[in-house]
Amino acid sequence: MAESFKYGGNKGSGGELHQKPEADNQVMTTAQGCPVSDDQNSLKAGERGPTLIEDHILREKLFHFDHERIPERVVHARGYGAHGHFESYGNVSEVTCADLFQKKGQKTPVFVRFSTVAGNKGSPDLARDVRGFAVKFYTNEGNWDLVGNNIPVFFIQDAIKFPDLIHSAKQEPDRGFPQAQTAHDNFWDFISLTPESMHMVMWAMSDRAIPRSLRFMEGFGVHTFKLVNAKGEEKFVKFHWKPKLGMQSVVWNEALKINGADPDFHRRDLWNAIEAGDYPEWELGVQIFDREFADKFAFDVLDATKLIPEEEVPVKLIGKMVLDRVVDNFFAETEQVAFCTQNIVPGIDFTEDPLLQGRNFSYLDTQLKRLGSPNFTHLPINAPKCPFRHLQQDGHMAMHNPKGRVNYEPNSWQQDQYNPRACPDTGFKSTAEPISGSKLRYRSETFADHYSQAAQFYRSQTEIEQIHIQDALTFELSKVETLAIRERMVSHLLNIDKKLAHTVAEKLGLQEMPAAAETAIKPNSKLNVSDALSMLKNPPNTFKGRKLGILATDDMDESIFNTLIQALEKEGAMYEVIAPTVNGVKTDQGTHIKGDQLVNGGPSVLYDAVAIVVSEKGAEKLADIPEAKDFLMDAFAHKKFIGYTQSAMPLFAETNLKGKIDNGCIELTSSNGKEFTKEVRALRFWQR
Ligand code: HDD
Repeated sequence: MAESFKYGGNKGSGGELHQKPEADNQVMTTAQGCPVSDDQNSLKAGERGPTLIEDHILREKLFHFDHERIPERVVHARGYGAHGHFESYGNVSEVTCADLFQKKGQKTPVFVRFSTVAGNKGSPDLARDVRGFAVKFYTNEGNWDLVGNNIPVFFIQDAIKFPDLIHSAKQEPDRGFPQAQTAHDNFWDFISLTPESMHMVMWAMSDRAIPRSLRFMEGFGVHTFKLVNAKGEEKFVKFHWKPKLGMQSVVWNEALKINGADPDFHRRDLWNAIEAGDYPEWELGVQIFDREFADKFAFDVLDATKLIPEEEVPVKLIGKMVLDRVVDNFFAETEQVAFCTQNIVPGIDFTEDPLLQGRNFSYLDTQLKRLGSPNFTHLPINAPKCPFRHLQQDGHMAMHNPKGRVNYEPNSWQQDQYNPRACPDTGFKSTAEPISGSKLRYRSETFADHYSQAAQFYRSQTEIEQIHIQDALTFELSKVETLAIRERMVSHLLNIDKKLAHTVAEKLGLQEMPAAAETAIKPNSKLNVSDALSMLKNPPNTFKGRKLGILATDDMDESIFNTLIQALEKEGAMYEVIAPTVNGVKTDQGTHIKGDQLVNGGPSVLYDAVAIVVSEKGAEKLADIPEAKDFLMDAFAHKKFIGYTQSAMPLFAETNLKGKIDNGCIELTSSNGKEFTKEVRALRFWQR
């Protein structure tokens, strides 16, 4: 332990608390490398005198601090990143020559950034919003960025509408609120005047927009892309990410409470899971189809507001992604990472999707604004991990500067070591898509059906999921102050599902039912139900990666606690102990059990299921604590499984739940930990 010391004999406070460096390599320096003698007191004329401008240490420190922020992303500002790798199954090399897919077991490093769309950088994680799912693959032939979302379709069909969509979703320009919410007039005004958004609206109002964890979401490349093989043959492709641990969402009331209890819920969850060695995994899937299928498919595959049901073109799994490393520095990696849809590699190509075409301009442009230099590719997080050679030079912060004379081509300097040349054999080649037609601003007639797939999505949901969509629409529209906008939205819902429209109208208390919105073409109400679109029809069959909240008190039954913990560990699940003091509790056997949360710091909304393992005296005490009652009542209201010991009855009695104990409440014994863990795999007791 180094002794405390006073800087330069100063008597000022602060200095005393600081410790001398223990080794030379701990000595603080300025950014120029000059050793610093006192980092606590600025240079003054006299003990109480004014500060001198000569103080280069003060000025450099403040200068740098003043410039710490870079512009936050206009959209997807709130995000969280992690490193990992992609491992190829080696089963698509016939269809694509993309290097990363060639060999079974081949590993490619990746960096992933998940995000919300509308909120600013400091907004809460559980906003009802689309989640960004952006993956940078550092392949041997350059970086491939698959910049997707957790929803397979988008709000608009043409990039020219993107600024309007985003303006409408973010805070209103006069009042500067609401933050991270679409529940306001401007958003629904735009949406209700943009019928092409209806399919995406159904997804955004579904539970997909309030995921339980970033680890439990699907991801989608959204657009149709192309895969190209070594012979130059092309196929169309849609990309999917399937979470190994299954999909899971919270309910809206939980989302609201989580945002208060832990605004960093999603990022903390990802960080903790990776740090605990519980590495999240996704499989990459592809829907591959040819031009013949595209021509006969009911919708235009270039229209990003449409998907291809998995029942029509099955998803083939072609590799798996594992996230196994948290960032060393949030700013350097998560903030400075620059995803660009135009980062593509040989073997993959774009299509003419007008949304994708616009994105291919926008992302590069935005990086210049955010990162301030065309050399943002020199930053370690953005630089390719394969060799790269080009003749671009100079600019702000140029860090890779080749040696030699060559900075143009053609040139005669064959002898120069650094002399990159384009290679017609191995270089990236755009597919030779035949193009003809007049130059015009036009929306293809093939993009005109805005309701059929919205209806198909709604019909494919379970009843519980449909109710959640109804409630979400009602909530959002209840925050819209202009009646005409609410009515206009209901007029669109009439084209999607009459019962849905009437339910929302009724819940909003609309006095008169509007007429259905005019449609460009008659919607097809007969599209087959697609079970793959429902989360609840595809539940996880494990409690692995989930978290049990154990409300505990002194003198709880140690054998019950131990049986429970052992079963959870076997399942690969996590748990936290919530106790009257954060130090923890003492069991009936006198063993000390460490606490993770205080009763008022660990509400049940933070957990996937709960257990009340208490002594009778402890339960009586908890019955007087409002947060302890909320813990139980919320868990019950959110249809969570509740494990309990008989001794917990005083708490049940105080919350009026004693008479309501159902099959979702499971009495814990010293031998049924395994059965309880099996039961909670269903995640919610929806029958309640
Ligand atoms: Fe975008 C960021 C996903 C349409 C313009 N977008 C951004 C991010 C994701 C997406 C995940 C965050 C990347 C990160 O973590 O850094 N965007 C999508 C998807 C879209 C989409 C799935 C439709 C299929 N985006 C879209 C359009 C435009 C943009 C049509 C503009 C014409 N998006 C941007 C942007 C951002 C961005 C302004 C903000 C920060 C950034 O790019 O790096 O350029």
